[in-house]
Amino acid sequence: HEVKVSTKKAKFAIGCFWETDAIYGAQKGVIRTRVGYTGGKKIDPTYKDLGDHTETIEIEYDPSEVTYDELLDTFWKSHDPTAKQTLQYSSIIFYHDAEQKALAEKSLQEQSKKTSKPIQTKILPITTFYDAEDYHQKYRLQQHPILMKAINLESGPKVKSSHVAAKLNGYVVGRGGVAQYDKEVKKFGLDENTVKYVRDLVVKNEGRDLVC
Ligand code: MHO
Repeated sequence: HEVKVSTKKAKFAIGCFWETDAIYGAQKGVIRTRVGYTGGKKIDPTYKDLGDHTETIEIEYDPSEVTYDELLDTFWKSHDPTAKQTLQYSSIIFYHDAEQKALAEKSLQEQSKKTSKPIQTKILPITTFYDAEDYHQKYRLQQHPILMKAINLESGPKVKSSHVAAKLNGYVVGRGGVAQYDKEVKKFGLDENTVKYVRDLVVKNEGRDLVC
C-alpha cells in the first residue's frame, strides 16, 4: 500500500518534531514524512549532540492533492510564531526553490498583519538535512507496537519511507479527524481490527493538543 506518485518536497520547523510529524502526516496530499536536523553547520548531528541545528520535518507531498500554500497554512496554524525561540525548537520555513520562497514570504507578510507582536519565523534556503534517529521517526505511531506490527513495520529505517506509517502517525493522536479517517482508511489496506483500533484513538484524541 505504498503510493507511487510524483512528489515535491517541503521542510518546516515548528518546535518539537514529534508533533510536527503527526500534524503533517495526517494532512491530505502528504505522502511521506521524515524528521531530522538541519539549518546548522555541525556535521552529522544527533539528538544528544545537535550543535547548531533545528528539529525539522521533511515532507513529500503530491502537488495535485495539496498546494504549498495549504502546507504553509498548516505551518502558521500549528504554532505561535511570535513565541520566544531556541535553536532546537525554532519557527523556520526552509524553502527548496524560488517559488516556495516567494509564497513563504507572502504568507509571512499576511501573518504579520494579524498580530502586533513581531513574528520570529525565519525563511531560509535548505541546507543539508540529517535524518533523525529511527526512534524519532513516526514517534507517536511507534508508541503502539501492535500497530507497527499490523502494518509490517518494526522500528528501523523503513519507517521513514512508509506512506501508511506517516498517515497513522497523525491519526493515533487524533490529527486529521474522524471524518477524514473514515473517508480514506480503505486506501491503507488495514485489517478490520486495526481499522477499529486506530479509529478509537482518533475519536479519543481529536482536537487534543499534545505537548512533547
Ligand atoms: N520532551 C522530549 C522532547 C523530545 S523532542 C523530539 C524529550 O525530552 O525527549 O525534542
